[in-house]
Amino acid sequence: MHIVRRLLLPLLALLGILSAVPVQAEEMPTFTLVMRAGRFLPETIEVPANTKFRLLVKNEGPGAEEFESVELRKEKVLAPGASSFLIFQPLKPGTYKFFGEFHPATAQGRIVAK
Ligand SMILES: [Cu+2]
Repeated sequence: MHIVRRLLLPLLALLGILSAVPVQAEEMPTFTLVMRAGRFLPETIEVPANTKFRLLVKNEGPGAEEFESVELRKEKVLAPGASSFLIFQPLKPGTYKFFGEFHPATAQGRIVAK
């Protein structure tokens, strides 16, 4: 359902990496999200509001999984055993849902910005 965005995302991701300054990356708060057996661990991630942050995503499998947030306009497909990261621009206080597109019935989570 996101073929067009899937084609654009690698380019956008590349631009994001190239424009990231290492010093900023070091200072950026980082949170880890594990995908395992069709679920997210943890299902709720609390982040500081109004602060750019990084989300490390690890797929422990089995099978592929896709982190997706419609509200946050983020998605990342990961093969089993793969890990990657997403950079989030500062969020206003609130709750932002995400889901695993390959297991939408069970893989549900939220980022809570406070
Ligand atoms: Cu998708």
